[in-house]
Amino acid sequence: MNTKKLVGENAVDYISDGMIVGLGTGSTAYWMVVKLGELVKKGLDIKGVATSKSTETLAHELDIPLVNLSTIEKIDVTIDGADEVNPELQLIKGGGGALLREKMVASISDRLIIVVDESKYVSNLGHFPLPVEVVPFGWELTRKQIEKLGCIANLRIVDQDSFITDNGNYILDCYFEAIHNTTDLHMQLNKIIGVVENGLFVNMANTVLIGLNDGRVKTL
Ligand code: ABF
Repeated sequence: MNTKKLVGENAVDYISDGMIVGLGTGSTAYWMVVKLGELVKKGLDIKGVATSKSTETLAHELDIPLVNLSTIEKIDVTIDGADEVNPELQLIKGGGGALLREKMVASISDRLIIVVDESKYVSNLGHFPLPVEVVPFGWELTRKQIEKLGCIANLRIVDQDSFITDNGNYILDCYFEAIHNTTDLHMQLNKIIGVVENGLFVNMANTVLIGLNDGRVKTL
């Protein structure tokens, strides 16, 4: 059972004619975008806002019309993936490296719908390392400041090189033993000079759809 496909495709039921839709990033949101492309071909009239360069490319391939974030004031619904979700609908995102654009898009969305498979639903956040986007200038200093909050922060490396975000920044993957006070940690991280944004999404998700291994979709 491809639970990512199941839940991603299911989420398009929340999209209707005339909407501006935030298009998430990652292998679960991918299935939502592909399904949306089919509906657009059949005449559904929507405009998308991409959360990453990769999603932008995919939307172009599928002929989904896009608008630039700077030209709109609000988005009707955004559908995106996550790395972890807890029962309070707090999230860790950024495993795919697109957390800043994802958070900007989510921040002006009337409704944020998260699509995950059941492995992502956890009682406490923090088993998955928290991604923090930092500017490359002086990043080692920024890392020291972040580690004072009680974690080990590893520079993300891909193919033996520093991973570079769509915004030209680095990602530090931060290993906390567990994250208990998400609101405090979110604020403390973003106060550190050199931090651009962190992957905690607190009080942002309205709905979480979980693709279950038995073929059902659970709605939180
Ligand atoms: C994006 O893609 C991210 O915020 C998250 O890191 C990742 C989810 O991974 P996937 O859907 O590929 O498992 O939504």
